[in-house]
Amino acid sequence: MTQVPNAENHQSPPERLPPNQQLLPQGRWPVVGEKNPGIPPETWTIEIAGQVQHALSWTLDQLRELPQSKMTMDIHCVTRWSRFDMAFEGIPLSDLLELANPTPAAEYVSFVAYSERNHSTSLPLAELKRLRAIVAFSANGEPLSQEHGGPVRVVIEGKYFYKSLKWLRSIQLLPTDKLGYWESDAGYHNGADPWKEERYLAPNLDKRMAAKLIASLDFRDQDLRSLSATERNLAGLNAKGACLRNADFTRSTLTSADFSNANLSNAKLIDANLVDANFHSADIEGADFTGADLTNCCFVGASLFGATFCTENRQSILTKATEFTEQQIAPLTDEQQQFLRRFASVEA
Ligand SMILES: Nc1nc2c(c(=O)[nH]1)N[C@H]1C(S)=C(S)[C@@H](COP(=O)(O)O)O[C@H]1N2
Ligand SMILES: [Mo]
Repeated sequence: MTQVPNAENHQSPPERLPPNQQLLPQGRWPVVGEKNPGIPPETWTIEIAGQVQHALSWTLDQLRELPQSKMTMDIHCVTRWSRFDMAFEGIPLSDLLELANPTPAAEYVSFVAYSERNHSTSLPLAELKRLRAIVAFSANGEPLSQEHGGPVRVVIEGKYFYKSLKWLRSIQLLPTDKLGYWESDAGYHNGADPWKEERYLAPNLDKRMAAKLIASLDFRDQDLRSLSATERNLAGLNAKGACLRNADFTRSTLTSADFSNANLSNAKLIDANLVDANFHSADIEGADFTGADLTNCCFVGASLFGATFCTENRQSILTKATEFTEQQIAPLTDEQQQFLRRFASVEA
């Protein structure tokens, strides 16, 4: 979330919040990824299949009749927000696995969603046996809303939330792994351990290639995930459309750099000189601008969730010259919106 100078709401025992995560204000739960399933739930069946002794399939009503229990879990999204003590109610995944009885060949579990893009995610069966996991119908006493995966989703404790599939269609036991949507197409780390910060994969960019690219000041449309470019002079950089997720530009000079349409989610721009830089329509979710100079920067159309715009001491680094739009800040929390209204300009 956009950090505000007032730290009160964000205090938590450090051992409970994984590194570089921020606690959401009370009651907040952002929607991430797909917003609705491809197929209306009225016609759904939910199955467990593949390497199992008993392949099983349920209508929603039948599934609801299995014994349910409650699991209270902390959730941690890769875009850096966390929420403690979510009380999910549903069927323990271990019960479904027991009913289906995996064969010795079963090594991985792929969860497949009712989803237009055939969304899926996977985990090793051995890991699932040691993590608490639930096929949930409700959260905090309320049925899950559609955008949060209702009527039924998976929630897995101890992994970034992208391992928790919304709109469950099929649980498939497989002899080999089948990488999920975020883990293959989008370069998310297949491990997804928030305590080890297994967020994104680094591409195979060798040191010489990286040095050459940095010297060229031309990053247009390139996949440079996790690039390390700290303490560099990159004035005038052209990074239009580049994928710079998790890249590190700490203390670099990026005056007049063009990051329009670039993906800078979770990038570090700590103490960077960004005078006259352009972030038009960039994805800066979770980007860290702590202490950066944002004089004359453009953020029009950028997606902002989780971006940090303050100093080490939580003083704002924004000025009234930085413009945001109402539409752009609408997804943020009230507190974050207040912060931007106070320290920057928000136009209709
Ligand atoms: N079917 C489906 N499941 C999904 C996703 C998605 O896009 N489609 N996004 C994942 C990601 S990245 C996160 S953080 C959580 C978000 O759940 P929420 O929208 O309820 O917060 O769902 C996960 N499960
Ligand atoms: Mo996520």
